Amino acid sequence: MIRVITYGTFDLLHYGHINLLRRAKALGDYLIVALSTDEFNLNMKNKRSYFSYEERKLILESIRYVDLIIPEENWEQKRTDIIKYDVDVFVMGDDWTDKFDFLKTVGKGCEVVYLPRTPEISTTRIKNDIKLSLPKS
Ligand code: C2G
Repeated sequence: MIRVITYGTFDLLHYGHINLLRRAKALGDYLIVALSTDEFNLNMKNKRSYFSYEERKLILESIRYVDLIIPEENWEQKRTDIIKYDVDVFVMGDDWTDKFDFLKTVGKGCEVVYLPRTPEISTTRIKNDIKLSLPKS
């Protein structure tokens, strides 16, 4: 069984996230999502998500591509996660290209895949458009 992992905040879940999750799952049989905790977002990513960790987890659990959700609490846990969950493929959007190549040599060896981001959509854009009460163009 090919086990895939990806990391993120996944706030205000949108079709860009879904495209990522769908393609990540297609790379294997089992997809683990390491979901950024509220503390990690606030203290390390300088992000304040609209939905709490529990709310974002509840939403992600309803996505057919997701098999397991674990908390992402720090930048350093990726190595231990890959070993602990026997991960074969590590996936991120290509805004992270090159940042995690060091994971290729972790454990039994892990494939690192950067997938093209879905253009135009982001949680930040959604927040801004709503603030300006702009219709989705
Ligand atoms: N994404 C995408 N297309 C978009 C928006 C997001 O493919 N239009 C991808 C991102 O590249 C990322 C995933 O969806 O792989 C989750 O996005 P975020 O929640 O913004 O995650 P991020 O803040 O990048 O956190 O340790 C890694 C970090 O936790 C990643």
